[in-house]
Amino acid sequence: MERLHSIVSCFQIEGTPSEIKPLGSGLINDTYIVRTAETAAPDYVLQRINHKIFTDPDLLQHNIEVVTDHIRSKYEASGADDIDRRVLRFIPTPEGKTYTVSDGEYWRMMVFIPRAVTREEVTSELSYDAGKAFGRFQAMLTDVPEVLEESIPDFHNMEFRLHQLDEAVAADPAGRVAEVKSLLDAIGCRAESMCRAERMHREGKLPKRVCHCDTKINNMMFDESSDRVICIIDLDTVMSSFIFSDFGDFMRTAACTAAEDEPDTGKIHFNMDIFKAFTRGYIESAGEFLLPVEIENLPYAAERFAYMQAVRFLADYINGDTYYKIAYPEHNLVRTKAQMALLYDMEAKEPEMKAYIDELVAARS
Ligand code: GN1
Ligand code: MG
Repeated sequence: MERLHSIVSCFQIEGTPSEIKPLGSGLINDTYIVRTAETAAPDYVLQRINHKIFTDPDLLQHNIEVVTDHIRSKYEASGADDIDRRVLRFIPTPEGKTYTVSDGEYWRMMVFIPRAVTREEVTSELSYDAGKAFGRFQAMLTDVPEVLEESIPDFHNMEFRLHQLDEAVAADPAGRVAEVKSLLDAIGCRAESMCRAERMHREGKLPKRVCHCDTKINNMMFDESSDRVICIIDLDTVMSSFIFSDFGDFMRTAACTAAEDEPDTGKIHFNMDIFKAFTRGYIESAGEFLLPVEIENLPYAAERFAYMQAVRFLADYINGDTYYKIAYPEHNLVRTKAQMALLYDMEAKEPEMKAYIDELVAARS
């Protein structure tokens, strides 16, 4: 605790820290709440950045600063109240940085958002709100005055993920390739179609925009009393990407009827109610800036992320489980099969997804 207090003292906070306790259940960063003695001073969140995954904390914090400053200035211009509950505020050090290095570890602090809660379960109502909130987040960032670099290079680059899988197969370090032949075939025959975003981008038809790139339901704070989304959090992966990243990863995680490692694939379905609610909210707030090619490809965005995750899990399985934490030896294989099952159901429901999107678009014009 003494160590944590000394790290806190590197930041220019208001008030006197009275208590520091672990907060939340994040798997990547270590997070603490820092209570202050004075009622007038805010409480804070202290976080150790996992710099094994985020190898360039300077770039990471730069992206976060650009995004939060931009959103804050929009709220200020619109006269919004309670801005520190709507957008994260990072605390500077005396040198003007939003992180500090101590014993080779990277730390940052932000204002704790009071009277807000996170959710783990998704309902249609929450899904509509989430769609609106992520669409609004992207909309506010369409005019960020610089191109954000990728805090994890090639994070959502499908060609790169397939290349990693090819390399794993060629090396076969754990001798697992033979047993996954049919999965590799199912992945291989979809590869070209799944890389269409990268192709369209090269042809100048599809832009990259500032995206969140980790659109899980638990990366939003809900106001305690209204139960509405108040703030988007966990900005570690904000970077330039196709809007498909934000749409697709929410569909993959929230519109699936089972956990991402469900062993019984019979339980895995794509939940159309969650899809519809999110899409309705998303188009309401992002419809103004989205290009037709982005809207038309939303069903592809959903499929792309189930598929990309299958590719990543399978590559990790073949590599002998070096990236994702596993609870048992076949875990990454089970995860791969679960993602493929979700993909197959999405493919079956693609006409229904398209029809619904057409309806929404027609209603707007
Ligand atoms: C990782 O650790 P978590 O769940 O926030 C991964 C995501 C994957 C996800 C799959 C930095 O996120 O891209 O979609 O696992 N994050 C990173 O469960 O690789
Ligand atoms: Mg998270």
